[in-house]
Amino acid sequence: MPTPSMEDYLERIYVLIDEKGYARVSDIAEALAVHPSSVTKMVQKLDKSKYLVYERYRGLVLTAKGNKIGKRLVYRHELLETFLTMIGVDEAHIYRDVEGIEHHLSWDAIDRIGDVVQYFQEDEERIQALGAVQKRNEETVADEEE
Ligand SMILES: [Mn+2]
Repeated sequence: MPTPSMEDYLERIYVLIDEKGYARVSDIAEALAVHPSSVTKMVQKLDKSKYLVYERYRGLVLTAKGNKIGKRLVYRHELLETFLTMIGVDEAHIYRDVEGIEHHLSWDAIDRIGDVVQYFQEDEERIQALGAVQKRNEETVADEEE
């Protein structure tokens, strides 16, 4: 199992390769706001764990194993964003919240959250009913503050 830090790198590398066709150390460093030497170190570690193949001049290529986990990590991130958006979390908090929780949930929990997202997406009235609960709660809080 990759560590949370390895997961962040694999997720970012997968997105870069998906969008640009390649992932350079400098691009990864910029995307994760870390020093290029940290990226090189981590990339070597990921190579050792068979998530990717790193060649100094040719760059890096995800192995089948790295590609599979990278895809799942990106799915997990996107699912959690969808979930938080759906339940009405302010957009300004979503990215940080997802980055904060994504490494700490089991895949079981991720799948169950997927069920909840599906449950709401299958019927617009369910989203509206949730919205009504939130509105009621906000009004209660506003009343208490008066
Ligand atoms: Mn993420």
